[in-house]
Amino acid sequence: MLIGNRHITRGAALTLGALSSLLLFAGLAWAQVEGQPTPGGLGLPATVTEVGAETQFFYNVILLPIISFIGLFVLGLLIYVSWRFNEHANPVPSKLTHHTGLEIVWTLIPVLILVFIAVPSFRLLAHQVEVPEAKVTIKVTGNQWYWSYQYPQDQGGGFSFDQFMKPDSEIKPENGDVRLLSVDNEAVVPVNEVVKLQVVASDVIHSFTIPAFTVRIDAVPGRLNETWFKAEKEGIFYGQCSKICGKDHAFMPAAIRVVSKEKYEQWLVEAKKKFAKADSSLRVAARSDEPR
Ligand SMILES: [Cu+2]
Repeated sequence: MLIGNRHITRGAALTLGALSSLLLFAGLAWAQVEGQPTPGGLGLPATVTEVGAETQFFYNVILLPIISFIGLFVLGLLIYVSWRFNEHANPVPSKLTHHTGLEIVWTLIPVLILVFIAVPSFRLLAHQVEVPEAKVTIKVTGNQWYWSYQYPQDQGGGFSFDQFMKPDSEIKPENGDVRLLSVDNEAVVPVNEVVKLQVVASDVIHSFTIPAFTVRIDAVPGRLNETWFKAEKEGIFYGQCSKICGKDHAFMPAAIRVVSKEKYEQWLVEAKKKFAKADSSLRVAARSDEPR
């Protein structure tokens, strides 16, 4: 009877284990659209930068298997303990309270796991934080509730513009518009170039996030934060403000279009004309609420 029971428990634990790993690893093979969420998507969103690829590797190949193994191991222990040591199976409990060897093992193994994780983790962090020499610098300002972008003069810019979410009435899916993500003025950057972002806020704390570039940085009034990315693929990439910043927090998407170098130069010329008028008034407005 007991032997039979043990077989059922082991079988059930194995099936459960197999099912959960299947579910976890299904996420890795899931087809994802770059730059925006996918219905039914699992796992991290697709990325188009080197740091993004490293992040995916760190999460999918290092963290996820470790987490899955620990989760399944603890689940297995719990199932075993509740079967083997319940009142029925083990009527006289042991009086054992300390076991030096066991205590050393269950302290040392978690420490070793953390050290093993820390090495690639710090390497990735350093890669994200150290800004390489940049061809393009853009100043991004978070406002309630939209982003504004300034392209500096010495890099062929000298203009700035605001980026507002398109209302539902202006969304045209046939033109590639995405509800809650498409904007009136997309920011444009060249492909395969290092882009440095200087991020600040004019009112409350926001957070500038583009998952496909693995970019997420707080926009804080009075503090200029820096981050960078180098997109290796052309396309439109969306993100959303990631710090609760008030009533329309959910309605201030960020949209960056990555184009070829030629198209970027062309866009700079057009944007300079388009935003020239808006810029002069903006600069006055920006100066008055520039963080001190
Ligand atoms: Cu915000």
